[in-house]
Amino acid sequence: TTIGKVITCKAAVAWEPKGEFVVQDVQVEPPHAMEVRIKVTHSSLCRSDVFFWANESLAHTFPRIFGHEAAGIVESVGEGITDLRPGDHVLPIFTGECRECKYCASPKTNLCSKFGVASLETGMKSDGKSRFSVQGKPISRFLGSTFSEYTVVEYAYVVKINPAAPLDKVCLLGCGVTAGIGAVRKIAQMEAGATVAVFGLGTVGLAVVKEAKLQGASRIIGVDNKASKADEGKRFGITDFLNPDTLNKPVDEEIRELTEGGVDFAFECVGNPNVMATAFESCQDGWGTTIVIGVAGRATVTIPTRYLLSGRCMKGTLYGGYKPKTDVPELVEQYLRKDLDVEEFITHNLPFTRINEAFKLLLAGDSLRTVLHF
Ligand code: CXF
Ligand code: ZN
Repeated sequence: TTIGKVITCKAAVAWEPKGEFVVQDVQVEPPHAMEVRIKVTHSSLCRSDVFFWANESLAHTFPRIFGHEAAGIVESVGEGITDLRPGDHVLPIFTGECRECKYCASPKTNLCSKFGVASLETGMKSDGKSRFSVQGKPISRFLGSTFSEYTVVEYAYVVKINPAAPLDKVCLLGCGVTAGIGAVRKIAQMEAGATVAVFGLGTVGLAVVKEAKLQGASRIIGVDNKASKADEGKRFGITDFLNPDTLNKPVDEEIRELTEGGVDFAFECVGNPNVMATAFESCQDGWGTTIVIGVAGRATVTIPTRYLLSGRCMKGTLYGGYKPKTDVPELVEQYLRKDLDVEEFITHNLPFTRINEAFKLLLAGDSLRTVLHF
């Protein structure tokens, strides 16, 4: 047994921003109190991994182990953990749920004041130290640090799921697909017949498209500047495709014309403040709602206040508004009942050791999700 011992295993270490991932031996400490060590079985790649990996201003956080959309099996648990045990099938989620704080007590949010999104943290909450090292040199963590055969995370980020669920599929529920589905189901709560614009047709945007179609949207306008997204978007349910680069007028103007005044809902799935403002401009006066899902760091959005006075609104959401421990096991059940589907988003499967190829595919926009198999 490995319980209580340091494990030496393979991890993909990024040594510098934009640097190749080196799949190499790392040492993973046993979990401390209230921490869980997980044997990662599958991890997919998300744009947020790319965002933080490519950010030169975060050079001080390197070397770093990225990855956060994953599934695995509990190897061992630290002191004080009573609801998880070795062998449990789990999803490590990038945002936590302590079940005790003011946010966790509220049905209005999935934030958690104790274990929120800690993308800038390089170590554990308790002592600020990473549980990863290479020959004694510490390696920073990033969210769940799932580009590693073993990882350690605090209990609040670990969701136990039905062991009948195929881990190579439900790993996708750990981030992007869930964010898109929840934005439609929980945040927009649209009526059948609604008109929708979706900016950015990556995994999150296409999850929004698919779910909006299921909710009976009458028109779903997909916006992307990659031409190949027209056909891909149609497979997921867009009724119209607009490429802002090839239009002879601003895309928001075109959307307002197509919909006689603007869409009921605009979803921003890019992470660009200008696109967020354009989404807002594309909405109907009176009730048009812009839902921001894209991650843009500390950027600021500028929007005309007169449109707020005319009833438009802009809201944001993290992880589709789902609370990890409360809601995700049920999403897995929905997957098992075929009420929710993730397969369509998996465009590639690769062995973990080929992570650099997976990154290139994502950077080029040539993949939706690549699932890495450990
Ligand atoms: C993001 C949300 C913003 C911080 C980093 C993680 N979520 C997932 O991709
Ligand atoms: Zn993500």
